[in-house]
Amino acid sequence: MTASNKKKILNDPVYGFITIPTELLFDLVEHPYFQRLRRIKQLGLSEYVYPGALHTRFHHALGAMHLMGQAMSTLQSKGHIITSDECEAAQIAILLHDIGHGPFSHVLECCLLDNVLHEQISLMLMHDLNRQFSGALSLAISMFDGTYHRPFFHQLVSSQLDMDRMDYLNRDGYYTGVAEGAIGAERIIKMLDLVDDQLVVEAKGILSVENFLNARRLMYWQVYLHKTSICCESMLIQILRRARFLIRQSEPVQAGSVQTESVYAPNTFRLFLLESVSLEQFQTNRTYLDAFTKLDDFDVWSCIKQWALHPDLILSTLCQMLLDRKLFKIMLSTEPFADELLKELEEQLRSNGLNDEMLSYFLIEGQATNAAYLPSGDRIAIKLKSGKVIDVADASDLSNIHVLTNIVRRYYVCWAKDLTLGSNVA
Ligand code: DTP
Repeated sequence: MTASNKKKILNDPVYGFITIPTELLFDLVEHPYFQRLRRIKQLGLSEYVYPGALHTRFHHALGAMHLMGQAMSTLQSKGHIITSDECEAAQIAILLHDIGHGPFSHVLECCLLDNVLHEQISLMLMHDLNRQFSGALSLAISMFDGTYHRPFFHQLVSSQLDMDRMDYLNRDGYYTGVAEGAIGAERIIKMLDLVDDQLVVEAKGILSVENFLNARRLMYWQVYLHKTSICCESMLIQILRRARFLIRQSEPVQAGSVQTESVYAPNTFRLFLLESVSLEQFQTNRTYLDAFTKLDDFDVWSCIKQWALHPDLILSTLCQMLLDRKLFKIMLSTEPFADELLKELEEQLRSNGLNDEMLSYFLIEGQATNAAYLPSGDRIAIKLKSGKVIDVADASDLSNIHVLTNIVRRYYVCWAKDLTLGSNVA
């Protein structure tokens, strides 16, 4: 492709048009590591609650790159010197920030990997791309990992008011149809400024920042941690737990292990089911990173369809239930559930014929937490007219600002209320 063909304008339902401004950015978008994001949904199984939520990490990464371009222009227009290399690097850093997400984004991070965060995989993949592009990503990597000497670049990529959050709130609000997600990102970006190369928001932008924090709180409880989504995610996690158990038993890894019917999974996925892969394994054995870059939601769905026919009743029942959206019942509470209630649910399931092993898959307890703004973390700084810079929590006269800084915890229990085991198997 000639250089002139590498400047692309894409249609985007949220922002209208998105320009891919440089050849390098274009080549990164074209790269198979980035194209894989087309096959990873942004909101995992939230589409079971909000049918429009079919957008992917690909859409989000492009949107965040677009907002980063706007942030660069705003800061330059206020007299801050930002070179074209820095602009490009900042856009690369945000374009690639989620490249390390695996299938179903957050849902599987917890059960396929051993304490490895997607940010750590993103960094490994950026280093890999840097080798492939002869060092052209070095500046972007230093912005992403926070080692670049101008801190505001890292703050725009990863902080409590970054281009990631600005795009995903807008975008998730748009695709779910939950109007409260719309945060007026363009206005907030216009209010951005720098003091000593640290990101600040001008005082007249404070209402927009409050609106942003409120929107984030609302989107968490109304979308990301919606009770039905929690239920779907728990079911998916139980499916993987069971598949992993069966695969480990059927593989001749341990002498004397019980042999069971083999469980289908492509080799790239099987690797992650056989063991919880650690950061050290990723760093020392290239096989894991290579396999990870081939893995997406489609692999997991095709396995679920196959596993719905597996002779193991626990696996097949869970898979068929998820495929048909026959979901567990769920209860939420601000307090831990009483033992008596859990015993009652257990008895209910036992009377439907479930034994101890089955109970551990069909009766699940857990908790979800969120805080819209954590003053203990990196702060959102407001620049007052006097030039003084203070935390948004101190600048706001919003009476409910403390609500936004609280860590809210919800306990949940979900269970297969009307399950008759085997009824799904022909
Ligand atoms: P943050 O910056 O908010 O801490 P992050 O993990 O760094 O988040 P990501 O872009 O990786 O940023 O994740 C946020 C996106 O994932 C956003 O679109 C909301 C979505 N999301 C988060 N948790 C869930 C969930 N449990 N189910 C569905 N979607 C989720």
